[in-house]
Amino acid sequence: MIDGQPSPKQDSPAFDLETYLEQRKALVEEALERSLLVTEPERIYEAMRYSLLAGGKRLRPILCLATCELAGGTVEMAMPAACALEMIHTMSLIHDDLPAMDNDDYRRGKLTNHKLYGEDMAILAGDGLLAYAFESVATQTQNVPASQVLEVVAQMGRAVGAAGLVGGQVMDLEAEGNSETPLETLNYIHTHKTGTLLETCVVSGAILAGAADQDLQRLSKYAQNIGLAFQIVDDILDITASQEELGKTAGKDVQAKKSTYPSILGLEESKTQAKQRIEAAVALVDVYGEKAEPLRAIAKLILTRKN
Ligand code: GRG
Repeated sequence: MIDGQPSPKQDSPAFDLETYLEQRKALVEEALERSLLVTEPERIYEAMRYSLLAGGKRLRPILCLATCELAGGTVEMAMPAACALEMIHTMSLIHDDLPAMDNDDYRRGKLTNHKLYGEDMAILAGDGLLAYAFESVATQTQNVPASQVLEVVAQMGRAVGAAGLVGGQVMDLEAEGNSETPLETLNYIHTHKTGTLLETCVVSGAILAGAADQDLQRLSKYAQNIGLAFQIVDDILDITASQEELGKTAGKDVQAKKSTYPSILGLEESKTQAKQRIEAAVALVDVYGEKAEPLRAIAKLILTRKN
């Protein structure tokens, strides 16, 4: 069990999430930049780098680093896994934006991969990133027992396959055009498309640090709660935020006649449900005291994010 420390007292300096995220993001950007250099054939490496280095909040790698540190590990131990998880996330965005899927022209405030490189290259850029994610976590992780690296590789495989992202995407495609999709199916889509990868980020960091099963289970529950809240907020932002704020086309869910939290429960109830999930997540990591400040702060940020 990870030792907790008492919660911060009134006079202890407040945790500065903005600075924390800025510093972590800079470390991740630097590692991603170094992780994928352009070699032959240049066009595919350029397409892979275009999307990988296009910005984004880097929430997934930051979560992975945070739980590794929470469980007594270091940033260095988790960085290859953190980068691999961002590669997987990026490939899922590239494929999601394809005409055969969500058909979007903008992502992260820039043209989507296929708009710039063509559909053929965008499919291959996604494939290249997915394969490289597994190669890099397996070959670049240092100072971690091989059994723990293997467990992370297995977790990542489970997260991206038909039991995770792929399965969620299939259900999402099947639900398109059906504004009567029940909440149960919507929850399946959200937890598989979005929640599973976030959970893998949280759990992978802790596995690399050698966390006990009991902590892994607690952190999994934390992740499931922030995962669903993240996607409820995504549904809300789709109807409340502008294209400039989102960096991608707004109002896509209504356009595709998709069921969403706001369309089923209304805007206010959706906000309440997201808030309840975040409160549950925060309560779950209370036991870790000050060490869990980053996880608590990230959970709260998910609720208030604007993109
Ligand atoms: C994984 C093999 C494999 C295939 C992909 C296309 C697909 C199958 C799945 C779709 C997954 C998807 C796009 C889910 C949506 C997740 C989501 C809410 C993304 C936005 O995440 P943010 O806001 O984005 O963290 P940034 O740009 O900040 O990283």
